[in-house]
Amino acid sequence: MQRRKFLKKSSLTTAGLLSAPILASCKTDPETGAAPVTETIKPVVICTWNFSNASAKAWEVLDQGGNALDAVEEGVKVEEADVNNRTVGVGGRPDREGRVTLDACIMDKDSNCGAVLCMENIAHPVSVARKVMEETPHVMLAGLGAELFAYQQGFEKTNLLTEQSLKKWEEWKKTSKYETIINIENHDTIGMLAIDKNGDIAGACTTSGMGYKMAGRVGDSPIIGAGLFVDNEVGGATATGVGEEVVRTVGSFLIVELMRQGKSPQEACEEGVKRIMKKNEGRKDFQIGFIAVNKQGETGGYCVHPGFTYREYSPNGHENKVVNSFYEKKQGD
Ligand code: SD4
Repeated sequence: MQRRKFLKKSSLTTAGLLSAPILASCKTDPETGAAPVTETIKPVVICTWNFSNASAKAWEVLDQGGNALDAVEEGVKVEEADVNNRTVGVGGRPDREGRVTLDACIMDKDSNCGAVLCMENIAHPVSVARKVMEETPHVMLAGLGAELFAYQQGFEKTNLLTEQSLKKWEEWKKTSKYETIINIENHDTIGMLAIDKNGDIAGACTTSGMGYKMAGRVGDSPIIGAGLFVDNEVGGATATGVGEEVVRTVGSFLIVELMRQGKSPQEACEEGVKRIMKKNEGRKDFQIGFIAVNKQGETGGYCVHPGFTYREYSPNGHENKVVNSFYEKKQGD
């Protein structure tokens, strides 16, 4: 039903972009060792959690023939602008000093990338990250430097701390207890990956980080290779959850490399989580969720605890995918 509705709504027939899965070469790349490409589904967009508005926006860009880079930027901007999302952009939870500091990165098909870390007062860190990528010789700008660069690029100063976030922070200050509550937790980062009609892949990741984090703390989300990685020959991966654990295994890079070695996105995400859990034997107090897409448009996801989902749009429809987890398998498996 949902699928039928989707097919009707999208401009499949008019644009002619989303026709049948497209056949490509069947050989392993002799230079890169990339897995054989048999069939390509495109366009495709996936994002962490059930961010339906963000993924719908990205899909709209792709459906109109736009490229993957524009799609992921436009897509995640929807969440950055949503004041009710208390983990991304405006309305994000502050650090323990009451400052909202944002992290974001973006990566394109040519392995160009840009990131901003711990940046205040700017509503769309992903767009600043893109400017870092396109307008500077650098990959990362942090703190005040990132903010000043944003102003030079024409971004406006914006108060990121909403009344609601301020009130919650004031309540939190009474106990100042820092703890992660699995899946409700202080995080809901959006990481997004897209393949456009040309088969090119791009990704973006944006967050306000862990709520009530130490001032200056940066997680995995703006770190290329950790919170996000794209290799246009192979695929892309992105992460959500406790960033420290993702950084320690360079999670997204690892997943892309596992796909290069022939693992499916699903297998690669599972292996990524298992590597983390091997270093954290018996620990149950944190969540990590990975999602990945390969060059063929296949997708996968895996997490530590049940409850993590990802949203997918493809010519087959759109769906919120509940993924298997390390501590408990999905029902029916
Ligand atoms: C971080 N990975 O700052 C981010 C937080 C997150 O969902 O994913 N929230 O560690």
